[in-house]
Amino acid sequence: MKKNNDHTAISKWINSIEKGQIRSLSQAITLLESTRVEDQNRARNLLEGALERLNKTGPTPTIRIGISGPPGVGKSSYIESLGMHLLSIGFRVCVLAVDPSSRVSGGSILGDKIRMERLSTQVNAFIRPSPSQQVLGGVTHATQSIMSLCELAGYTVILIETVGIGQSEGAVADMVDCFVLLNQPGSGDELQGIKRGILEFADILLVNKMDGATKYLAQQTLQSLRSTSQLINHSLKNYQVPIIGVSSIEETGISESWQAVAKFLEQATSIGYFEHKRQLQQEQWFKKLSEFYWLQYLHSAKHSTPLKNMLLKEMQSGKISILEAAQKFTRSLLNN
Ligand SMILES: Nc1nc2c(ncn2[C@@H]2O[C@H](COP(=O)(O)OP(=O)(O)OP(=O)(O)O)[C@@H](O)[C@H]2O)c(=O)[nH]1
Ligand SMILES: [Mg+2]
Repeated sequence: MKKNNDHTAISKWINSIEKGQIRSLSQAITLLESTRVEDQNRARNLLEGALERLNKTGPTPTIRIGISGPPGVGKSSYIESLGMHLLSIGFRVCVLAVDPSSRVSGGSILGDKIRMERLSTQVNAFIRPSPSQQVLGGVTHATQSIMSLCELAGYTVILIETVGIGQSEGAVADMVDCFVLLNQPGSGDELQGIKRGILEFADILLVNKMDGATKYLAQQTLQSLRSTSQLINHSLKNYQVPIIGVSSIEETGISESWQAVAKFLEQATSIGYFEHKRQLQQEQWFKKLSEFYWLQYLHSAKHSTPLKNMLLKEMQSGKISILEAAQKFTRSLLNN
């Protein structure tokens, strides 16, 4: 009986998400972000119901864009300007934040900084700050699930803000259709630094703060990036990564940057690269979920406590190494 009640409640919940009710969507996201074991079944039922509904409505038209760059480069400001532009041309915009640094700093990208004041008051925009709980690697296992809920709620563009500080970009790049990298006005030397790691993920390169006191430096940076653009080896054949100057504050270059995104998506779709990326997104999602379930199993496997205690004792008395202990423990769980 209780199960049936739950089923009906979840079905109603999904209905109101589909109708675009923000409160229902927010509550659903909170449930998906929950790391409490007792929430997992409901979260799963909700997500499965939502995915079923999405499948019925056919391939989703929602575009997923990752926006990355170093702290303070203007990601939130750019998202606000781009978001307003997208609303003006008829999109419904959802903003999500993935904060790889919050595990260390306990902070949140949107928490106490720019709150996207204009965008957040628009009826066709939904902004969800970074959750406080994060999983290893910084990208939450829930982000993919949340994107699906936002699709169900009728958002046609999802913008994901993430700080570009290293390893997390690859994971975020695999979750989106287009990855936009913002650069600071700065010296050529700094650019060399950026190039090594993260440039390879970028589908679009922007230089922000092309205004006021930083305009000249930004222009130099733009030129310097353009002069090295042949070094960028994009995995989409014959695709030249566009390098565009923008001012998120003065709102210049914003619509040009969106045209670049649209053009990239068009080109990517025409040769099947878009589909390929969507498959990568599914793989990434599968991997993140498996890791999540595995960690949950690891922490909740009560039957393994005696073995764990024994191994800890052996380790502490120097009988076995810490590596051996951890390996033995993991293997024993796998065999159960
Ligand atoms: N002059 C100028 N300042 C800008 C521009 N965009 C952002 N800023 C300023 O740069 C600072 C950081 O902007 P944010 O949008 O918070 O940058 P962010 O990359 O989201 O920062 P984190 O989320 O902390 O990594 C703020 O003081 C903004 O006002 C721009 O186009 N021109
Ligand atoms: Mg920000």
